[in-house]
Amino acid sequence: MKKIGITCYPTVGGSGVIATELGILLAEQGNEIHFITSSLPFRLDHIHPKLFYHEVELNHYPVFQYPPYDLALASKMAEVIDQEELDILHVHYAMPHAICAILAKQIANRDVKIVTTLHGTDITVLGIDRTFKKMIKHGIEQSDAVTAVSHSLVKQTADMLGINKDISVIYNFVNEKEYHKRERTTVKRQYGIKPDEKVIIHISNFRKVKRVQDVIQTFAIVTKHVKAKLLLVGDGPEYSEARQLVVKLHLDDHVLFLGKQKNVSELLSISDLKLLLSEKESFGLVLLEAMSCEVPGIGTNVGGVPEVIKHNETGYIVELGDVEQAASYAIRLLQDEEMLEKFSLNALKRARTEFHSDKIVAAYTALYNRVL
Ligand code: GMT
Repeated sequence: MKKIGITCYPTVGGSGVIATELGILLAEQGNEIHFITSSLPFRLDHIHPKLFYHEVELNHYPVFQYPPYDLALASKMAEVIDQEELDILHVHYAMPHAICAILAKQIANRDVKIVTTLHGTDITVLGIDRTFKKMIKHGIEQSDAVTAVSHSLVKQTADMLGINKDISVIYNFVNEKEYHKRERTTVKRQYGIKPDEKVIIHISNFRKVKRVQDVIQTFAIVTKHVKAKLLLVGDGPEYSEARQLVVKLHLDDHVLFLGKQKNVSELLSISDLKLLLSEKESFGLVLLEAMSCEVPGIGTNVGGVPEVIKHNETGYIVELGDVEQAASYAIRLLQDEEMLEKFSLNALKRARTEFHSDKIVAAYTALYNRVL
């Protein structure tokens, strides 16, 4: 039994989900898990005697122009390391969380081990602001162990930072109890989708990198050949642009903007195909969530996406921006029931083998044992 502190951005998409689900599974295996975050992680919605939550409180002192979140976090980490006698501090993101963990370790009285998981966003930040390069590098080099969610991210990190640090690839996973296909004919009807219409789904935070416009353009071609509806799930900076494009392309009756949704597995259960046409994606957790609900995906040849989708088996890979190719694959799949069923089952099988939570949690546990 280990005592593990976990820090993530509790409200940020995939990385927050992975950190929380991992903590829950580790607690179920008998470890004591202490979340140290600015708010309750959004998936931490049930009680368990081995799960604890320590809130990083931010006081707004008039002398500080900006509230010192990073310092408040480091201070809280140091407090929890000592009080709870943590063995490991597992942080998600090198910046700022690994940096905070390093500082906390220096302040605390215990020799806690720091494990850092990279989700890709640090590297994206670097592409925009090089001033953080040395700090991110420091965070990675000073961690006792570093993991990344895809081989592509390991390579990208090494290329951009020029480091030799050994980074282990531990893929993402989903909670299989939550992500599985259910019979949801009523849900389909409630959304006004006819039984003979296919459902294409896109889920994201509508950031520019997600290229929601490409999803809509792809759908515009598909809908000329296949009776279908497009579900757009999520919200973010590109939301109104996306709405305008739908109106411009006269797709209003075929595209449903659902905003942020909690029970995504219910929506995946009525979906036939998932589109993720991002320009940056270190893994693409939403693709795995879809696969786990028997939904094949079409994704771009960027980052870790080709490590998740097996081309021509669990979906298709297209070049960035190639909406014609994406549409052609979608039409081929949606018009061939037999092939669609085969791809759906392949997707499920891959989700339950390569990315099974048992396998991933075992990999993290082995890594913890190695550093201790
Ligand atoms: O993609 C985002 O905007 C959110 C970000 C996050 O921190 O959750 O996602 C990153 O981590 C996910 C979990 O490992 C990955 O599935 C996403 O691919 C990755 N996003 C990018 O690399 C852009």
